[in-house]
Amino acid sequence: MSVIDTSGLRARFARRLSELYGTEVPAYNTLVEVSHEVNTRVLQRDGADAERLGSIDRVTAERHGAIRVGTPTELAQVARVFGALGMSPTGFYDLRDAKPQPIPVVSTAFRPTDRAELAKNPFRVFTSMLVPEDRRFFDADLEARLKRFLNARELFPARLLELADRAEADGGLPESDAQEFLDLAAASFALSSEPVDRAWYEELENISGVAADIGGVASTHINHLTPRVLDIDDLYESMSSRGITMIDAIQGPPRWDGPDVLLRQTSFRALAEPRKMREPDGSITTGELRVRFGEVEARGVALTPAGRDLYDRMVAVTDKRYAARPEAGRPAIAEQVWGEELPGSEVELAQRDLAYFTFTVNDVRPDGEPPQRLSELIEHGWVMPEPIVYEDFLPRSAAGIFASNLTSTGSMDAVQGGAPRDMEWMSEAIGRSVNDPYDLYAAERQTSLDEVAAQLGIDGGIMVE
Ligand code: OOG
Ligand code: NI
Repeated sequence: MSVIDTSGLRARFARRLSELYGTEVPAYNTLVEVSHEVNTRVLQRDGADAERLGSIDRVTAERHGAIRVGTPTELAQVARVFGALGMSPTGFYDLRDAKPQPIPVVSTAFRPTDRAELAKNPFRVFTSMLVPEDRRFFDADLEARLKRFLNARELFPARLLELADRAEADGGLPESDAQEFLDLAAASFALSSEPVDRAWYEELENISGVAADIGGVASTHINHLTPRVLDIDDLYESMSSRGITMIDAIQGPPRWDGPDVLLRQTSFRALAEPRKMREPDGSITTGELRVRFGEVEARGVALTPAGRDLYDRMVAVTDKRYAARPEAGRPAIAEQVWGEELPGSEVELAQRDLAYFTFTVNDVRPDGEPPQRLSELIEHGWVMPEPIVYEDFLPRSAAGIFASNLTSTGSMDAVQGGAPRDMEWMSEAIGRSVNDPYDLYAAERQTSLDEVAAQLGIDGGIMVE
C-alpha cells in the first residue's frame, strides 16, 4: 500500500483547508483568484527576479492559517497534529501588551523549518493560546469559570491524535489512514454548528472579542487563511477595484525603492456568518458572529538581530513623525524614513550584516587569495548573496490584524499584574521546544558559508563580522 509522507500530508492538508475555507468564506476564493492574477503579472514583469524569494510553485501553494486555543493541553495537542505534518513550533509572540490593542494571548507559529521542506510546501499556522491567569483581563472568578469550560471540551478526537502520533513517528501514513487523518484534522478546524451560549459569549466579549472566540465556544476554527502575493500594492488596488474593501493600510514595511524585507500584510473583514445561539431561557435562535476574515501577505528577506533593531527603530521614528504630522500620512512618512536609514540593495544589507543570505561562489573571481571576511568576499566579487526569505510573523502586524477584526474594544485593567510567559515557558507547557527563528536563519547561512569556505579553500571559516 502506498504511504503518504510528511510533506505529502502537509501539502494535502493545506489544499484541504483551502477548499474548506473557500466554501465557508467565498470572498477567500476571490482573494486567491486575484493573488494568482497579481503573481502572473509580476512574473511577466520581473522574470527570474520574481522568484528570488521562492519559486512560483511554492508561492502559488503558499498559505498561512490562524487558530486560537485555550489551554497548554490544547496547544500540546495542536503540536501533535502539526507534528504529523512536519511543522514545529517556531517563534514566541506575546500580544498582551500589543498596540493598538492588547490581546490576552501568547502565540507561536507551526511551520516546516528545513529549506527543502519549505520548498515542498511552506504551510504555517499562527497559533494563539489564551492566558486566563492574566489579571489585567480576567478576575479570579472568571479565570476559574473559563478553565472549567475549557477543561470540559475536546477540540481533537482521540483517534486524530493517535493517527497524528503514528504519522510523526513513522514519517507518514498509509493511504487509507492518511485519508482518515486528513478528514478528522480538517473537521476539527471547521466552523462548528453547535449552538453558542449567548450570555457566556457576551460576558467574555466585553473583556475581549478574542477571549470570546476562544473560550465562548466548544471548538476551534481556522479564522483566516492567507495566500502570498509577489506585489501586495497591486493586490490591494485590484481587490479594491473589485469592490472588496480592504480594512487596513498595508501593515509592516512601506512600499519603497529598496529590497523587500520581512513581511507586509493586509486584510479585509469577512461577512457576519449565521450561528445558532442558546438564549438564557434555553431556546435556540439564529444569531450572527463575525469572527473570520481574509488576509494576504508579501514576504521579503529575513533580518538579522541587528537588522531587526534597525527595523524597530525605523518604526519608532515613523510613529513619532506621524504623530507630529498626521496630515502627511503614515505610508509616505515610512517610505521617507526607510530611504534615510535602510540600505537600498541586497548586497549592502549583506555587507552590513542586516539581513540573512546564502552565498554562491562566482564563476569569475579575482586573482589571489580570497579574504576571510564576508563583507570583503562580497565587495571584491568572490561571492553573490541570495536572500533567505522571512518565514515568520510580526507581532505588531499580528496585533493589528487581531484588532482590526474585533467588534468590541474590550476592557483591561492595566494596574493588575500579568502572568509572565516566554519561549521557555511555552516549550515547557507543551513538552516540545519552541524554535528560535534567528537560530534557524543563522544555521542556514552558516551551512552556506561552510560550503563557500570549502570551495574557496578558506581555512578556519568565513567571518561574518
Ligand atoms: C492571528 C493574527 C495574526 C498574522 O498574520 O499576523 C496573524 C489571529 O487572528 O488569530 O495571523
Ligand atoms: Ni495571518
